[in-house]
Amino acid sequence: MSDASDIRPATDDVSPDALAAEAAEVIARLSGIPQHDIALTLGSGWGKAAESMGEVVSEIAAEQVPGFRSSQVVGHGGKLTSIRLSDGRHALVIGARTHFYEGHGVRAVVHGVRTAAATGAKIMVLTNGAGGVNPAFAPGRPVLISDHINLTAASPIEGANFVDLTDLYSRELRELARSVDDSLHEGVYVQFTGPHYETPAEVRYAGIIGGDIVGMSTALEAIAARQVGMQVLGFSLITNAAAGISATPLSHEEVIQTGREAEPRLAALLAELVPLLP
Ligand code: 8IG
Repeated sequence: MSDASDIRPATDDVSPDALAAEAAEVIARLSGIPQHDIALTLGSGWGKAAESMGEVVSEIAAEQVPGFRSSQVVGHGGKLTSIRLSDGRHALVIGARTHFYEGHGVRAVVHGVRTAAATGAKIMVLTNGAGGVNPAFAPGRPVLISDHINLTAASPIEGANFVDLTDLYSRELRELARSVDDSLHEGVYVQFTGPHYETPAEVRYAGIIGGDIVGMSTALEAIAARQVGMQVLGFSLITNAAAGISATPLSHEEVIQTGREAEPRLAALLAELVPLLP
């Protein structure tokens, strides 16, 4: 399972919390920032937002941090960035997301979130690119995640630990986001495993069970963030109409292109919002 580029892959031989603590120590040492206050995972289209939020004080290659691996997906970054906000607080931007479909297990998927918590962050901002099921959600628009449906048949929580997921995506933080942009819609995110996109029938199903957005990340990460007591704020950039919602087939190039075009707007949104986070 491990490969040469990994210092320490997130696997069974070390506890998830111990590995996260080890990663946080390395981040503190390499960045010179002993504690971070807020953490963000930036998905497709959200990458530009990092520089807009404040002053970049450190960039660390993901491979240098225990448990992280560089992403193999085009359009996904591979570094951890420390940003100083104007009020002196620090945000940690995790540009190295491991997806469930990569096959490294759920521990690897949520290692970034656990590491963020171990660095001291109390708020986890999770962003992604996703498909729109709700026809009101046009490609190119960011949507606030109000709740999720986890269709991965997996959980990041191990053992008999019955974590409450009521109000998982903080109502307070969503209201704050809407105070910055009152045009933001809210929707229920449905996580499929991928890496294939859905069939049109699966997209209809996602809508019938209450979903507005389909994606391949975020739900498992949000659960892990809640387990460690972080507040969660989730955003999806709608990069494409989900399969069958529009007449044209999906392509990864379309997703990347829409993400690129939306970048300035998303960067402006996070630049305004993140300094307001409690
Ligand atoms: I970007 O249409 C992006 N990610 N499951 N479906 C799923 N994930 C996605 C999609 C999509 N678009």
